[in-house]
Amino acid sequence: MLSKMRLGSYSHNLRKILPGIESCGPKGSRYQSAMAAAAAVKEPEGPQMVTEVPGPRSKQLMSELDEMQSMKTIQFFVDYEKSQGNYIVDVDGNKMLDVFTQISSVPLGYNHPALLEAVKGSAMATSLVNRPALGVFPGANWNNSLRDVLMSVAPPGLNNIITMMCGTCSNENAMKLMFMKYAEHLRGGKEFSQADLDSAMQGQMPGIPKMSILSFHGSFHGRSIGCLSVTHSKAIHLVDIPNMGWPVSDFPRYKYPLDQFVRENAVEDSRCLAMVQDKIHQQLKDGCPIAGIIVEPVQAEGGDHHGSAAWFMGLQAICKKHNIRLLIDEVQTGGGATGKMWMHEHFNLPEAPDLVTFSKKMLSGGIYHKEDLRPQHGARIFNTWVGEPSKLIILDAVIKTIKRDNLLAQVTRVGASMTKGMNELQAKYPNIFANFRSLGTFGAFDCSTPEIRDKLTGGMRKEGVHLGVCGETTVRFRPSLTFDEKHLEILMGKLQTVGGKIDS
Ligand code: PSZ
Repeated sequence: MLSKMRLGSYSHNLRKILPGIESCGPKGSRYQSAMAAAAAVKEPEGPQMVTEVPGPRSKQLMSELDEMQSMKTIQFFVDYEKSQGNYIVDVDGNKMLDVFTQISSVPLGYNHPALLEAVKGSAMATSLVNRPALGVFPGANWNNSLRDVLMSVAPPGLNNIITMMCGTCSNENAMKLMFMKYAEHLRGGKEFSQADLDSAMQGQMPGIPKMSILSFHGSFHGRSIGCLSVTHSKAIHLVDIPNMGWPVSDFPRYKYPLDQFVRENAVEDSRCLAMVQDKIHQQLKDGCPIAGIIVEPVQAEGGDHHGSAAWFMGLQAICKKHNIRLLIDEVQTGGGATGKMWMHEHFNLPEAPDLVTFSKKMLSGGIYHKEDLRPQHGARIFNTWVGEPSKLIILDAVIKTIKRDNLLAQVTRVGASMTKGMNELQAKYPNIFANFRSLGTFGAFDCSTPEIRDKLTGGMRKEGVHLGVCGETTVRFRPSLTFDEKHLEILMGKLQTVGGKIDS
């Protein structure tokens, strides 16, 4: 059992290793502006648990829902009026520190005052009750909204955008753009012929050419039938659904800590890059060339596997050499949690990736892309709504708050403290905490077995900390951008308590 003394000394140690903590509060400190903004968010002091989770009210709602819908994944029902800031409050009144944030999709926490303010007034009401089919009848302010909101945070070098509803449909359509571009190349840049159009209607070549998208073992890009052909994280996602059978290559698997395995990890990058080259040659030989590569900056659902800057630079160089488009799926990594708006900005690529997809913290989906991928004909990338203007009203306030409160700098600062805290825990309890990797507050560690992982997250839930998992043995941190030192102290203290108990 973990004694009070050990906990106390941990808290003391944490103050030593998290130098920001004490200077957080006092007036005049360098964190004052962030604190002033945070003060407006009425958060609980800390977690407060009154029942087990799911509690009786959640269980009752789960059984009522079950009469209409089989949704076996529900963890608990939420009181979204009472949830505040970094605390999610369930229908039984349990207040939990939320380090999972709706599968990494809440940018500023719950009921952020700036967002509540943004939805007051007639613009939101008009937007909500008059939903446009944006591809044919956009509203008068749509261009301004795109320019001032989504384009204001576009990845450097990408000046075209297509809005969508979710991450999956963004990836579906981004893959179509890559196919359309490669088909244009196969036709020598010419317009479709009548034979192309006629054969397309018959489902035959040349109108339906043989082409593929390369993806990676461990990837997750969505659950539509197309996206499942590039998704390889869990059998339960794939079983029973016909698949395109496209090529799949290895994504690097590093040894940690990175600074102790520099040589081995560089060899791993080279091995995986060589495999990509091989797949490209093999597909050409087999008459089903690769039109594009889809890749996550971190394979999130698959277990938070990071790729190095050298790996991504190598991948881009291979793509350029073979006239293959590079699509970086930033659905989970985008929106600021890595300390930059887009995680691939950390890789210092010589030029922008060809396409970047987003959703989650960006509140609705879309594709940023290069000029040369613009569809040459109407109605090729299209659906009824093609996006959701009301979400941009909220996203506008999110982006303004990120800037006003310097949240990317905060994420970087808190992320550095998180690394220090996790290094301490790893040194103390190596069976419970290993292989910590992160950028900003987007972090993860592995437990030695799935059972230990589940004990740890179960124990954390009882202590009022809501965590997410991925892969087989991985726990991931996905806090909102407003997660600061006081939240980190609670997270680290509880990990110490629960991890220490499991270890003893
Ligand atoms: O189980 C699921 O369906 C989950 S759990 C987490 C996700 C999906 N993440 C969504 C996701 C993603 O992480 C990446 C890297 N790409 C695409 C998607 C799909 O986005 P949505 O769910 O918005 O369609």
